[in-house]
Amino acid sequence: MKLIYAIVRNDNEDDVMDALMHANFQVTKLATTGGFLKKGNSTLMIATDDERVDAAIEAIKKECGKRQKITVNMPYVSGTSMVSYTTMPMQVEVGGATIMVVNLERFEKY
Ligand code: 2BA
Repeated sequence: MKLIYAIVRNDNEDDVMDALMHANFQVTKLATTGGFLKKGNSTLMIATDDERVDAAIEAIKKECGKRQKITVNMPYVSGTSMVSYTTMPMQVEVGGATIMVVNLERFEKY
């Protein structure tokens, strides 16, 4: 068995979960926070048989769409001895999903 972690934007989480459930996957959603943007995202955990991993990933990709570039204002601390707190516009890619697949050594329900 495999455990799939899919980190998705909060905007996409309902559609992705519905699509996975519709395709008979069991899903657990964790409320998570990205380290870079420090914004909420959702991590879905899906334990499934090896041969169903690709189907799960296809369902995730279909609902999450493509990555797009957005401009965000990131905190910036100047290099001078005088600490000045300001922000700097920066382009980052968001959307899509970050997917990790790991071997699941044991899976039990009792
Ligand atoms: P965040 O860490 O908040 O990152 C949000 C987006 O900011 C990233 O989108 C990426 O486009 C950009 N970004 C992140 N670190 C950057 C850096 N040092 N310099 C420039 N741009 C940077 P995604 O790559 O789609 O990642 C979305 C979320 O997925 C991340 O949110 C994080 O929560 C998670 N993630 C991505 N890669 C990961 C990894 N290798 N391990 C664990 N979590 C990961």
